[in-house]
Amino acid sequence: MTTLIKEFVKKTIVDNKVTIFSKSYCPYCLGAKDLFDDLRVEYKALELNERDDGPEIQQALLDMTKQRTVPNIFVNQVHVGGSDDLKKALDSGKLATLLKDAGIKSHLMVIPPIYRELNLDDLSPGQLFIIGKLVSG
Ligand SMILES: N[C@@H](CCC(=O)N[C@@H](CS)C(=O)NCC(=O)O)C(=O)O
Repeated sequence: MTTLIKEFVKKTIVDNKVTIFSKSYCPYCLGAKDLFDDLRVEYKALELNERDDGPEIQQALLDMTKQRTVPNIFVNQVHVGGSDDLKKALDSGKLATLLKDAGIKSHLMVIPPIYRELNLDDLSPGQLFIIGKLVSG
């Protein structure tokens, strides 16, 4: 039974470029789904609280990822982690790279490391344009 559940979890992760193991009432899960919606990235969300096998899936995820909580997020079969990890991956550029490697077109640009320290609020529109040219070029 546990093996079957683990196989199901693995297949779901392989079949979907972005998988979010979620609970429909969980604010952190809503935040994660909102982020991917904002990025125009499609994802498969499994709402564990709405499934009979939800507790078993959560146990399988704990065994596989050492993470008990939801959201439990995978991008391109890479375990990103939970909501805090997703935010860190967004800030560090790791999420952009994972999405790019997966061939997913998103509204997220891979910012070259030298620009990551810049505070975009301090820049003028002209400077933003220059960054945009470099990133897309
Ligand atoms: N710091 C965690 C917060 C996640 C969290 O606390 N999720 C709650 C649901 S809102 C959870 O999974 N609780 C245990 C459970 O539902 O079994 C993260 O970054 O993802």
